[in-house]
Amino acid sequence: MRSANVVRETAETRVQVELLLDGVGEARVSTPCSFLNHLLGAFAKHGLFDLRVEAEARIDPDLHHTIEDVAIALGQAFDEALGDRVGISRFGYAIIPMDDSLILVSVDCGGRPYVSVKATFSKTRIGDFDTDMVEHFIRSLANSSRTTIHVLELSGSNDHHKAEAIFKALGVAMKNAIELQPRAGGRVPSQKGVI
Ligand SMILES: [Mn+2]
Repeated sequence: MRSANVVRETAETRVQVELLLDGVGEARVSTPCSFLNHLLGAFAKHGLFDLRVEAEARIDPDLHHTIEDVAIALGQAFDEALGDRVGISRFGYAIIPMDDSLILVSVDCGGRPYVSVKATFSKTRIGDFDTDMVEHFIRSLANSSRTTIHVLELSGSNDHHKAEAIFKALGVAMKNAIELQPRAGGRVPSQKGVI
């Protein structure tokens, strides 16, 4: 079973993440940020991950640290669940529409964190979520999961649709990248022989 259970506790927040990579897309996400709950539900649904997130804000008036710490814990859970990464596809991408919005996400689960987010938002907030936290979430996730993540907005006008399409595309891209390739015969997908 490729799974992990991560608890991250600081003075600011307490976060618990349970992740099953080869799941069916069932999410139980409970954080104080309702739009983050919405985004992570979409991520898990379309990534076919079984995901449970419990987050509590202790000292975090704008939920910045809560969103960041959820991303860090989720990334740690991916890193732990992937283990030595033997037999995975390693690369995955998706181009996902949501009405007006069209978003490309391409990932490399090759052990090296890198982030490029080229997407713009017209508003500073979507509900209880600051739009600059989209990039911050992805950066934190990439660092702690040791993943390269490129996000490119191909078109779009509605901020809610853009953010949701980014998380759906991220889910699908991650699903494809972590898929096991039987033909790889238990090999690590790197010429170095190690990730
Ligand atoms: Mn929505």
